[in-house]
Amino acid sequence: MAFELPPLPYAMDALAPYMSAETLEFHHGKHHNAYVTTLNKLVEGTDLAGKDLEAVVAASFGKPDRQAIFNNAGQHWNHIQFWQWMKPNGGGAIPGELEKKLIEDFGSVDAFKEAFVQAGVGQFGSGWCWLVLDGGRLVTMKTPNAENPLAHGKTALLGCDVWEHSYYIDYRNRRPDYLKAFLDSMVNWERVAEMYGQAA
Ligand code: MN3
Repeated sequence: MAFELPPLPYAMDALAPYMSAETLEFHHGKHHNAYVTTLNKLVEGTDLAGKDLEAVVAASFGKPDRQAIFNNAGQHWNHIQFWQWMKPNGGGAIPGELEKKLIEDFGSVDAFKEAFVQAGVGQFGSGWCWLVLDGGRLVTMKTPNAENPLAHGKTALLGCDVWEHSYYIDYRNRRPDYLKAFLDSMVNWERVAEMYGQAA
């Protein structure tokens, strides 16, 4: 079955003023949609046709002749997660077990947030920053372009898109402000805690 663009789990204006309807209309309706339609064209007639998305990501990562497939499959996977990692009136309290683990591995919630923002700011050019579970420990990481923790055999619990298309309309070049707003006002911590519960 062909890959499909999932609907946003909230209205286009639900994340305003932190992420505007204009940003989401472009980001979801144009950028994410383009990854899906391109991916479908690229896998058609190959041995990857009909495979699930995780399998396509794994089978194309690091293969020079499948770079375009990886780029579009990775971005499709990243954006499916990204929409679910945000919610209206997000940010706020972090569920207990996850908060405890963040304090255990980073020293404090603020130290985690600082490390996450630094990962996003330190990603030169397009890419993503992440909170991952790696060998039982929570760590942050950054990846260029379409790369993700999945491709590196790690479990993503939270990720933020730092491609300019994700923030330039609302924040212009102020990537740190966007990352701070993401953590403080957009993250769906219940979703992150759920993924942590499944992975731990
Ligand atoms: Mn994007």
